[in-house]
Amino acid sequence: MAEQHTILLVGESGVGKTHYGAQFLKRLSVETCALKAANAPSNVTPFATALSCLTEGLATHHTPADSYVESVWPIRDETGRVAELVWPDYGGEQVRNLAVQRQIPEAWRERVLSATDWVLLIRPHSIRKEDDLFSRPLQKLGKVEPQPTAAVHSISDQARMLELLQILLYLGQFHLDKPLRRPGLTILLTCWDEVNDPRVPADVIADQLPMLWSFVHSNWATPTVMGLSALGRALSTEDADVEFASVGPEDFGYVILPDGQQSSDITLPIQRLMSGRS
Ligand SMILES: Nc1nc2c(ncn2[C@@H]2O[C@H](COP(=O)(O)OP(=O)(O)O)[C@@H](O)[C@H]2O)c(=O)[nH]1
Ligand SMILES: [Mg+2]
Repeated sequence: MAEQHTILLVGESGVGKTHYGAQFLKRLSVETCALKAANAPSNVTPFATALSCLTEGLATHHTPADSYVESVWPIRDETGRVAELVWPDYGGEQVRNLAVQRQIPEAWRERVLSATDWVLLIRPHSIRKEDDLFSRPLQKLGKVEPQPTAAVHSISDQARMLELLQILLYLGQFHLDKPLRRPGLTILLTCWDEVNDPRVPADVIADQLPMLWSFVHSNWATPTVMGLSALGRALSTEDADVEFASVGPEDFGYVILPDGQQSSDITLPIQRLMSGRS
């Protein structure tokens, strides 16, 4: 029997974890996705709150946890495989601080060690880039070769994310002498509706975060990159989106699969991971 997957969803504050979780819960409850809830999830309050806002066409306010809390969802796929989805909430800006201060909560260490898969959420639109379209030669558009890096004066967003991965790898004492299979790595490029790029997600990350991508690519055997738009559009916390509310949150949101195909089933990144398909 295949090993049960324990999937850890990691991402800095503001990348869209809570809204993704809320939409994921909604899909599970209306059963319009490839996965099913296997048991009652724990600690769903922040996601349920976000979902009740979405039902009214509103985004939810950011409510950072004071301490480490995690929400664990047992799920099952169509073939009967079960997995646990772990949504850690680190308290405020902990993930960001982690790479700077290098302090790791004990509960998190255990999670890192026991996870079979990591899902790293990155929001490309909110990343400060050292180099952009205006400073980059046009003929490079569409090519995926790593950019020569400009001089960096403080730790860049890209370097901080790379550092985060390195800390997690160190914590789990994973050896990098050969490409990693466990933990598997899936990168979700979130708020894809903001990205405005016709390329496949792996090409977008290679182009926008070349240093991070080359680290990932050289250390993981089969890293997967997908695009995710949990909401399908931007929502405000004050002005309700009437269309979103009347059609219903379950009809919004999509993923972009590695080959560029779009699907409205936002649980697919997890389903594919469970089936061992990268
Ligand atoms: N445009 C767009 N915005 C999103 C999407 N998902 C979340 N957001 C916004 O991103 C911000 C951060 O989301 P949140 O789920 O609180 O992030 P978390 O801190 O990682 O839990 C909020 O302002 C959301 O409205 C999306 O799919 N598209
Ligand atoms: Mg959150």
